[in-house]
Amino acid sequence: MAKPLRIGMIGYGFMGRAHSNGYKRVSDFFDLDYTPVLQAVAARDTAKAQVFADRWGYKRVESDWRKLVAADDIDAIDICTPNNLHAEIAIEAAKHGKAILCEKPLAMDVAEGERMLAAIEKAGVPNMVWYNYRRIPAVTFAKQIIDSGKLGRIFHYRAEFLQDWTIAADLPQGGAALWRLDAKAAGSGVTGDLLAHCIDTALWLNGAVTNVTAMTETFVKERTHQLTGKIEPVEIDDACSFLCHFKNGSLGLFESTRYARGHKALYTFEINGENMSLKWDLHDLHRLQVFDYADAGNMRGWKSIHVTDGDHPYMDKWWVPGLAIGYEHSFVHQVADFLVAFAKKQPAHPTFRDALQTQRVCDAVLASAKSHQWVDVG
Ligand code: NAI
Ligand code: SOE
Repeated sequence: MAKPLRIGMIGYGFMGRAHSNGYKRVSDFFDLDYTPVLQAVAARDTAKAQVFADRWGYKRVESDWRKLVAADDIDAIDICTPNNLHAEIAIEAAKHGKAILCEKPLAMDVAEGERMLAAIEKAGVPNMVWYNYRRIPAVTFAKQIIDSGKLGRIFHYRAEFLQDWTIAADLPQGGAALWRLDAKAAGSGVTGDLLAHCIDTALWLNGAVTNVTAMTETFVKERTHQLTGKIEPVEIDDACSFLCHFKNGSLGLFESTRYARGHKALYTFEINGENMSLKWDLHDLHRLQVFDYADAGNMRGWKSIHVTDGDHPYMDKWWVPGLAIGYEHSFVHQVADFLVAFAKKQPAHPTFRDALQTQRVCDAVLASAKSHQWVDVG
């Protein structure tokens, strides 16, 4: 009989739903020693939180996250709030000895992330950051192929994350979902919101980044703030591109924008090795493109592997070969991996420490865009 892990959820927006779905489904598909229990949700608007709690099956509602992190009936705190609240909540939850699952990016900046890391490591609490794209089977499969050494020496890594939803100049900043345009709530723009995903995957697949040179642009300079009603300067980066060196000697090229008309969430990466290249695209997430130079010369070409077979990562837990899963399953997988690590008292990656390294790259990117210089990543 699996033991309960009682979840205290903070925030009931997009990620509040995605994670709740992960918690609810995981034990139906994975054999685990712990099973999540949707214990309580905290949000400032208790009426809305109650609607959320009723829909997803949370037992109770708290009006203040501080009460939730202190509550005796909670084992793990899940931080699904805008970025400016991650640190305060995580540090407080650590003091109360709770396991912490925090949304990305870890923090508003490196200094804040370091305080978070110190707090959770001092408390010795299990921790994880929701860089969920790692858990898409085709991406995990890419990791397995890279780790096998089949690619040989790596020359290039490139990634992009393109969206188009902030092009309208009359789109406000601040408040629900649009907090992403308000630097006070988000910390940065596409760098922390989108490139952070690309960087997390890149560090995982290709190792450390040593230095970066970047450029950013803010195309719409002023927007009405939803909460104040005033026109305020836009202080986030609308677009960001950067070049980098990886420790393994390869070159990196990254691009992200919310102004690529026609693209909703085009996250792609490609890695080119001496013997093999791999390519992945979120819009076709169950496929991994592979070019293998070891194939006979007249048979060489890109092949598209449908990563849905029983011997592909996670896929033995789902349907029969050939039947695809989707975006939401990455969260189910991340919950499963967290619970396995929790039971074994092992780190669940990406940990706060891993995510701080992503934060260091983000900060270096923003510093480079400002100074127009190459910046070393600490
Ligand atoms: P959202 O705007 O949909 O939801 C934010 C929630 O936080 C709302 O329920 C809001 O009421 C709540 N909130 C705000 N201030 C609060 C306070 N003081 N106390 C309690 N609750 C408060 O935002 P979304 O999209 O869910 O983003 C949340 C976090 O998840 C962000 O850090 C974001 O970067 C991250 N995210 C990660 C994704 C991924 O792919 N892993 C996808 C989308 C978001
Ligand atoms: C922004 O639109 C967003 O929801 C990000 O906040 C997420 O992290 C990304 O996964 C999808 O896009």
